Amino acid sequence: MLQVHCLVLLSLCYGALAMPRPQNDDDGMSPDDWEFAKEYLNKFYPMTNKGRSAFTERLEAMQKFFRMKVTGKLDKGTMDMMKSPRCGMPDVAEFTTFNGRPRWQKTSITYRMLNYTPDLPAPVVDDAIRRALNVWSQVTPLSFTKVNSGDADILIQFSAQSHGDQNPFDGPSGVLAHAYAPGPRIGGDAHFDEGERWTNNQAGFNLFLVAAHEFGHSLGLGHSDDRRALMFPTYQFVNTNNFRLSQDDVNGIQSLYGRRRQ
Ligand code: TQI
Ligand code: ZN
Repeated sequence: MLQVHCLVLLSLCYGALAMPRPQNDDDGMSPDDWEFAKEYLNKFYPMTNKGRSAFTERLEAMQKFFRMKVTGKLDKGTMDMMKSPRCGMPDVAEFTTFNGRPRWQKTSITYRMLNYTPDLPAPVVDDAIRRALNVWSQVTPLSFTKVNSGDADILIQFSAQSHGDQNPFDGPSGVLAHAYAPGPRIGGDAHFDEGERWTNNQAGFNLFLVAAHEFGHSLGLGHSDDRRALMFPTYQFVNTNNFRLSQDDVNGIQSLYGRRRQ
């Protein structure tokens, strides 16, 4: 009988130890603190890309948002920030624009292909570029017209390494492309690194996706910290067939140009 009790006791202890409990030892947070932190993050950091993201990830997002040291730990500083009075709206990640909010002061924008990548047939490149611009014209009053000679607002080129601006390319991977904010001369121009393998699918880098991102810059958007946004600064292949901008991208571009008249 004694032996049975011991076993029960042991397994109880074991059960308690094996519980996936949060690290209560961080700066001596109480169970109430943990409960408070969980509710705080649920309320203000919904971050639903693939469902609810883990506690630590959202804690890190919160620390980043408040420009605190990103530790992923519920330390005293983080807890104090959570307990300070605040507005009830979630801390949503957002688009950015460039300093001075440069934008095109007209709705009819021209573009011109200065050259083509040998990676894809020219008509495929033309189509990817047209669809990438269309992403933005669908939600704004902007329209894009291709010209084949002379000047254009958005000059498009493929180049390797040094190509006449202050930003040489770097061969495979690394920087893929860059684009300049709206303005005269080089303003709005988009350059693609010929060191990359440009594709029309999920291999290499998808020209349509990268171009759509670059044209966001050409039109005046900086990067977004919304992971769902096209303007989020990491490349992620997504299905390009029925591509849709995130609400954040739409908010960003419409903050500059307004909505499309239906
Ligand atoms: N090229 C950078 C980019 O376009 C150049 C850049 C960095 C930049 N910071 C900027 C341009 C701020 C304008 C404003 O983001 S990149 C991606 C993404 C790049 C990255 O080669 O790093 C894409 C180009 F988002 F996937 F990471 C295209 Cl889609
Ligand atoms: Zn970018």
